[in-house]
Amino acid sequence: MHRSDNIFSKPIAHVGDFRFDQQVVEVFPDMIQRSVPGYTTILEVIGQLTAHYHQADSKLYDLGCSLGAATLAMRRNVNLDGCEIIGVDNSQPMIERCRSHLDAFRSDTPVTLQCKNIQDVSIQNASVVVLNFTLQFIAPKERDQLIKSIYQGMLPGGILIVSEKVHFEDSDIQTLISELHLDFKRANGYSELEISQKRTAIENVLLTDTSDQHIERFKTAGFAHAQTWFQCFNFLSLIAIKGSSND
Ligand code: GEK
Repeated sequence: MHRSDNIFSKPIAHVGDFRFDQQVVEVFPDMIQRSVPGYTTILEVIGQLTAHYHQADSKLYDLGCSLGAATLAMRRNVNLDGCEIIGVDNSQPMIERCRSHLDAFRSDTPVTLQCKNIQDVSIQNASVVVLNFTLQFIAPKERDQLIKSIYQGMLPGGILIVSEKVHFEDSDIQTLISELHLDFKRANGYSELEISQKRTAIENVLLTDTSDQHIERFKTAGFAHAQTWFQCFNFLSLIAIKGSSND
């Protein structure tokens, strides 16, 4: 049974930058479920897209894997020979707990976990790459290079799945949609104090792009196709597909 997230429920004298430490690991499944609208649907569809796009003798990457929710969704849907899943996260407590989550289920598909910066991973022979709410934690000026190097390590016909919190150019829309998201958090039991202390902790750490910036970045990197497939409020999931030789 996972513990419920009450990290920001009491007044904190100085709210520091948010970190994926042991305290967060303990409550992470509850935190992400109550904060990210559509999280369960996105995981299910990551599984579905894996079933469609994984290729025999290829690698599948879950970059910023946390406790392995997307890794598990991928692993359940791999049915071709010679596949390996690589999960990467730079939080040691996340990686340790991720290993025990993965070991709780039996599978013939090997999973390698690496505790490192996803910017230091050399992507190779990849049919499926997932960044499920991770790109938003990379310094904005370094995002183009990361997506480019992922593209270069992907096989023709491979798919990149990127889920992100976004912002909107239109300030009225931004205000309205942020409010809808806050209502979602209130409905999930977060108090005004929790919401505002979490916002202070995360505002220098989670930096959003617009959906157009994401699509533009995929196109510039070389992806033949790019599309948002899911949106709920300010949370999106996008896909980008590397052209096959006939495209
Ligand atoms: C899920 N994908 O449940 N290198 C490696 N890991 C990083 C880096 C980095 N530079 N920056 C952040 N992380 C998961 C959820 S959570 C999303 C992903 C959220 C890691 C960080 O340690 C954390 O585990 C993860 O990215 C982001 O499907 O909490 O909003």
